[in-house]
Parts: sequence; C-alpha cells; structure tokens
Amino acid sequence: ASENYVILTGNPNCGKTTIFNALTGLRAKVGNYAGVTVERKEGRLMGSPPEMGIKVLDLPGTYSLSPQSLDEQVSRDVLLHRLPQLPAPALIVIVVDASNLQRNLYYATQVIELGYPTLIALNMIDVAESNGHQIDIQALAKSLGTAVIPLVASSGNGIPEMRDRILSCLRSKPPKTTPRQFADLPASFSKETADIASQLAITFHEHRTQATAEALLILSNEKAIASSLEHYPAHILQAVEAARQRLDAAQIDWRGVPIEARYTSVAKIYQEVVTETQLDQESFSDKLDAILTHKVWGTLIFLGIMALM
Ligand code: GDP
Ligand code: K
Ligand code: MG
Repeated sequence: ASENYVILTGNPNCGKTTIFNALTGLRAKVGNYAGVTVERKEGRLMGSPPEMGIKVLDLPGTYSLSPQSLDEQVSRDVLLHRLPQLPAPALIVIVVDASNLQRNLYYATQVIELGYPTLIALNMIDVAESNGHQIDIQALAKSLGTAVIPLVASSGNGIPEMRDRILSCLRSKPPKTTPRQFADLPASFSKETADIASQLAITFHEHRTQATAEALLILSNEKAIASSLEHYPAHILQAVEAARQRLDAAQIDWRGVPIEARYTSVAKIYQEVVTETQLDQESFSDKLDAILTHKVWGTLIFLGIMALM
C-alpha cells in the first residue's frame, strides 16, 4: 500500500507537536533521521481509513529554508524531497503562530513557494486575540493562496476541522497551478533564477514543483549550497557561481535582495489582514463593567458559601 505523508512544519514553539499529538493520538513512532541525531516523529492520522496510509510527520522547528542548524537542514531536506527513505510530501501543513504572524509568515511563504498541496494551521488564536489582534482569515487565505484553518491546539479547538480538511485534500486530486512567488525580484534576478530552475528540472526529473523556489534558495544563500554539496552535480554549482558573478557585475545584492523582498511582501500581507486594537485604550466603561461583574460574582459566591455554613 502507498503511504501519504502529511508534513507538519513551522517556526519553533508555534504548536506543531501539540497539533501532531492531537492528530495522531498517543501512538507516535519516535526515532532519528538516518545518520543524524535529529528526532524523527511520525504517526498515523487518527480516524483515517487505513487503506489511505496517511502518516503525519512532525518536523523540527525551522525559521527559514536556508538552514542554520542540523535541525533546519533536516526539515529543508524533507521538504525538498531529498531523503530516499521518505516519499514526496502528499500535503504540507504549515503551522503558523497567529500571535507572531509577521515573523511566521516569512517561513510560511517560503514553504508555500515549494508548490506542494498546502494548508495553513493558524494556531494560538487565543493569544493573538488577548493581544488585541483580529486576523481576517478569508483575507489571509486569499493573500497566501491556501486554505487557512484557525486553531487553539492546546484546547483541541479546530482539530476536527483540521483532520477533515487533511482528509479532503488527500482525497481530491490537487489542482495543477503555478506555485506562488512572494518575493518580488528585479527582472535580471528572476531571469537567473528561472535559468537555474530549468537546469534543476532537467537534472532531477521527478517532483520538481519546487524548482523555482529551490533555485532562489541556492542562488541567494551560501549555506543553502554548502549544506547540500553532495546533492548537486558540478554543472549546477558552476551555473550558480556564474549567475552570482553576473548579479555582482550588475550591482544586485543576491544575498539581501530576496530577503528584503520577502519581508516587504509579508509586511504588506500582515497590514492587510490584521487589525490591532490598543488594549490599553479600552473604554473606561468596559473596565468598570469588568470590575463590577467580578465583584458581583465574588459577592454571590461569598453569599453562597455563607449559606452553606
Ligand atoms: P512546537 O515547538 O511547535 O512543537 O510547539 P509545542 O506544540 O511544543 O507548543 C509550544 C507551547 O505552546 C506548549 O506549551 C503548548 O502547550 C502551547 N500551545 C500550543 N498551542 C497553543 C494554542 O493554540 N494556544 C496557547 N495559548 N498555547 C498553545
Ligand atoms: K517546543
Ligand atoms: Mg515540537
């Protein structure tokens, strides 16, 4: 039987493991990725038909697809389908901390660009709301081009919807769409990226939905290449080097430009979808109401206790 891997990924502490536990129950398998001491945690999607072979994989927390640590490198390799022991992801669930939306969207947009079927689990809605942040879920879904499911994973809120959504995504054939691009690059930069992407597509025949995103990663980040030297044939490495030299000659900062462009795009999305209310400007009568309600309950409880004595 074939296996369908649902990959949970996101920044550290956004609630991935809480969601993983809720989706898989207490029968997760914990081991290591081959050859490294990075924890590999997977389990069957509880309540899913066995013949669908749905496995959920809890990836290590990651800030970006340009790895700064072994944990991030493993996450990147899983997402780029480089580990021979794992099939290509059937579905990516990007867990986003709603109370830290702007920073989390940086990584989320990188992963969306890989072009796999993707869902956003917008977690920690309770924290966002208590900070006075209202997120327009529909507008966020539209900006990202993915479904967005709001959750408070620690209280199980939204988990059944998440499970239903995962099942319906895996049952339907994913539509053939061009992956979204969030970083708006100068034309000459886009052209270099496209050239490397087409070489990647020729060199690695299968599962190259992510070619453009991967090309941008290896072109703009030395660590992204240094951590995958054995993966790329010499002609790809030479093409990247030549492209960097041309960009240098055109005085285009190939390290900084894509980062800046992504931040700009993410900041724009944030501004469009989040309404921040100043909690300390809460009206005086609201505060008075809260105090009075509190006092009334206190008095009732006190009277109740007295009555029992
Ligand atoms: P991970 O690092 O992404 O795996 O995050 P964890 O699942 O370990 O969660 C980090 C912390 O956030 C834990 O203490 C969780 O109980 C808590 N947590 C997870 N989801 C929520 C949520 O929706 N709301 C709140 N308030 N806390 C949450
Ligand atoms: K944690
Ligand atoms: Mg975790």
